[in-house]
Amino acid sequence: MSLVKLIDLSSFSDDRGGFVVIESGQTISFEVKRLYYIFNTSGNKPRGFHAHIDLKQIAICVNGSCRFILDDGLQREEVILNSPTKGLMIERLTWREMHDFSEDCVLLVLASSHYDETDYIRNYDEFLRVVKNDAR
Ligand code: T46
Repeated sequence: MSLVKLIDLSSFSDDRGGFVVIESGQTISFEVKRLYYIFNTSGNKPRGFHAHIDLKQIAICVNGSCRFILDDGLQREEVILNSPTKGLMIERLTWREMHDFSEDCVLLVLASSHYDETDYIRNYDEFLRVVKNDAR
């Protein structure tokens, strides 16, 4: 099964411009507790390089583009996000890296929990150990 799950967001764009709506629990399977966005990025400064124990997220490139790498410990896939009407679902226990940010990139992320540094796994070998022992 592919790690790359792109969600088509409801778009009501017309001659006045673009319009996208996202409803917690409907468009998105989880309740959104937090959102953040990344901007003023630099193409040669990748981000991420971690996984989350429990957190689920949806990433939307609302402007510009960037390349995501997703890795569940068994397979590694990549996808370019370049559309404000597509959301990338990032499941728990998925290693993620973000590369090749365009200068105008604005990456919006919707998250299932409040910020918790103890939910991060920032070491890849530790990530593989946790995946191997995960009972869920
Ligand atoms: C993820 C990818 C897609 C906070 O104080 N609160 C927050 O909610 C977040 C997300 C971060 N921070 C602080 C922690 C760091 O000092 O903001 C700083 C930047 O966070 P980080 O270095 O983790 O950023 P990225 O771009 O590497 O990763 C972020 C998210 O942390 C992560 O959950 O999946 O974006």
